[in-house]
This record gives sequence, structure tokens and C-alpha cells, in this order.
Amino acid sequence: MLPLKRSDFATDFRWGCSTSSYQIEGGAELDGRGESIWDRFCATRGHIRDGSSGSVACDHYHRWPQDLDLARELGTNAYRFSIAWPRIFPTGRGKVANQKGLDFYSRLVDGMLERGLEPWVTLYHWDLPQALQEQGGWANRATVDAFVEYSDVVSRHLGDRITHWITHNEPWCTAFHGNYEGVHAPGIKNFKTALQVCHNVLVSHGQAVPVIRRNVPNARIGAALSLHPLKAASDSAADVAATLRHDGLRNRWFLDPLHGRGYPADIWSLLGESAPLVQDGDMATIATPTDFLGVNYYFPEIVADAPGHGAMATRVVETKNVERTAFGWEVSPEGMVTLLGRVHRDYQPAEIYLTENGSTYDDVVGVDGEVDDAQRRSYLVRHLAAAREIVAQGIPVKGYFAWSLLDNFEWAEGYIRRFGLTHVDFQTQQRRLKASGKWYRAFLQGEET
Ligand code: IFM
Repeated sequence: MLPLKRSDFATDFRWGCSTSSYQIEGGAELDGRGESIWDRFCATRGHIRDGSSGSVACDHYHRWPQDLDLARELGTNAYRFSIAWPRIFPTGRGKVANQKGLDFYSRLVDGMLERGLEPWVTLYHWDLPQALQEQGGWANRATVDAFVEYSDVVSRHLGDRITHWITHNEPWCTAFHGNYEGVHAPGIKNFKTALQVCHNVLVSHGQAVPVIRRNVPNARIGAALSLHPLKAASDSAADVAATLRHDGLRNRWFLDPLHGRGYPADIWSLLGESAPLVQDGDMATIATPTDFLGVNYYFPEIVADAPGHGAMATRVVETKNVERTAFGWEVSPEGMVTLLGRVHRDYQPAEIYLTENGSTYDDVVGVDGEVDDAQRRSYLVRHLAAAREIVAQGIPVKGYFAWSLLDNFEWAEGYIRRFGLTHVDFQTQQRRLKASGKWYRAFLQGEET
């Protein structure tokens, strides 16, 4: 690998870190915030591995100036965060928004601008108001209207200072982790529900886009998808067909409709009774033109045919002798090159941003107070080298956001999985920049590595 330097990338390349509201904010009951599906989900024993919740998390609700200082000190020029919908509408909708919630994000955005950090906001990163879940959540079409109202209010209040808008983060996770596997809030296990959730989330994206544009004339809007490069476990016809099916639900189910192709027919034909209810005009709404595609890349998957297993009769195979993170996710910078090559070839989004990429390891604070996370540093270096290769291939990747600025609440894994470039001691809330963060800082300051 050639030495890597910031100047290998365009001067207007966006460099940032990503975070999300429920994972870092805490302050769950402050200033009128309502209950979210994650507050409710965490309250049931057995849902979260360490029995924790995001009620305090990184206490970012109070410590945000310090956290934004960290982002600035890293040398990043952009910062991706999300809004907690229940801070704005505690019960999901209403005539009057919660001013204190709006004020919090207003201060936060001002804080970014003061520090030279371009705000990249995500409207939905999984913390649905619980009150909406009581009425069916995303499976209820009325939630689409609620999302559009919420997007309207937020974009009217913050649109004078935010240009970059991400409607949804990883709709696959919203739908399938939350409503099919039941491992995320709201903990439902029903394939048909998951597909309806998926559809409604996509419609809500398409309906929100013109509303944001109306409020923010210079807005740049996109959705952030979790995408995976896939390989068949063998050359057998069965495994190859299984990989196509797996791809159909994991990747194409989102990429195709967002790019005007409707849902993939090969998968639709397998859904039977589980197919979602699609109203006239929905597919055109979902395909409303956007300005960029956000890609969250973590790992590739090896797929085998598995009759009777899951909705697509496929299984993800754990191959031996590959490098993995502590989560068991395969480390594959080459997979990122393959994936973005495919997205560019098959869909040609005008701009692509790597809106998340990162890794978890069992970090230890040394006696000297340092966190020498050599594996995460190596992961970061190799993925940035892959990003450079992708750009060199003429693929319009315009920015990279590391997941994450801070160790935080990793959903069903609680605080067991640390993804931060900054270590957080959850007892004392002390922040310590890890070796990976120091490397990112040196890279962003122009040092050749
Ligand atoms: O922590 C999550 C994030 O909320 C969404 N993308 C994947 C990350 C790591 O699992």
C-alpha cells in the first residue's frame, strides 16, 4: 500500500465522524423528550446483552461542546449526527413542536458551525416515538405522514444552517432487525410486517424529499443504506441462486426502488402473502430524485443455499481463516471497492458518501492512560486506502465518515461493543482519544502515513 495522505483526495472531500442520537445523547427524560421505542425495548430484560440502555449513554446531551471540540481537534470538516424524533414531537406528532428539543439541536448545529464542522443531519436513526409504535409504528401508513410533518418542522428550523440531509439511516435494519428478527426495537418477529415497514419507510423518504427542498432551497438530500458485497459459498447453482436472492433483499430491495426500478421482480415473486401493500404512485415517490447516496459499509457476506432457513432460504456462512473484528464481522477493504464499483456500475448515483465505516475491538486502557487500538487503526488505514482506490477508479465518492466519534450504546450489544475513535469510560464519562483517533488526526493534518 502506497503512503496515504489527505492530499490524495480532493480538497473538498468531506472528512467526518458519524454518531446517532440514541447511541450518544442520554438525557432521555430531559426537556420534554418523549419515550422512544428504544427506551421501551431496553426496559425488557434479555433484549440488551448487558442489560443497559441509552438513557445516559455518553451524556452528549450535556457534554456536546466537549465532543464537538474533539471532532474539530481531529481535523474533520463535517460531522454526521441524528435528531431524536421524540425530542421534537414527544408523542410523535402534534400541532406544536417541543421548543426545548428544537433549541437543543439548534445549539448543537451552531456549535458545529463555530468549529468549522459542516452539519450532516440524519432525520431517522431508529428512535421512533413510542406513541407511534402503539399505533402500529412504521407498519402503519400514518407514520409516513408523521415523519413528513416531523421532517417539515426540523427542516424549517434548522434549514438555514444545514445543507446536507439524510432522511433514513439503514432502512434494512429498521425493517428487518426491528420487525423480522426482533433483535432491535420494537422487537417484532413478522416477515410481512417487516416488508410493510420497509415500504413505508421508503415512501416516507420519498415524501420528505420535496418538503425538505421547499424549506431548504440549497439542500443536498440522500438516504444512507447499509450495503454488503456478497459471494456465493461455492460455485454450485444452488449457492449462486441463493446469493442472488440474498442480494435481492439485502441490497436491491432498497437500491432498485430508490433508483426508479421498482422492487426486484425475482424477490417479489417469492413473497406471496407477505408482499407489502403498495399504493398508486408509491414507487414514483420512492424514486424522487436525490442528490447523493449514503453507503454504510462494514463487511461482506458469504452466502449458501439453506432450504427452510429464513425468508429467502439462505444462510450466511462463517468462513475460517479470515480476519474479523470482535463482532465477528469480516474485515475486507477490498469488499468496499467491490461494493462501490457495483453501486456505481448498476445505479450511477451522482455522488456517493461513505456515511459509516468502522470496527469494534475489545479496547483496553493502558496503565499510561493510552488506548492502543492497533487493529482499529489498521482497519481505518486500509479502508481509507480502499476509498482512495475507489476514487481513482472514477467512482464519485465525495466523503468518508468514520463510525464513530465516541464509544457508545451499540443497540442490542449495549456497551460491550466499542466502535469509537475516542474511548469513553462510561462510569466517569472521561474521553480518551485512541491510537486510531490519533492516526486519523495525523492523516487529516496532512501527515503522510
Ligand atoms: O452502531 C451502528 C449504527 O447505529 C448503524 N450502523 C452500524 C453501526 C455499528 O453496528
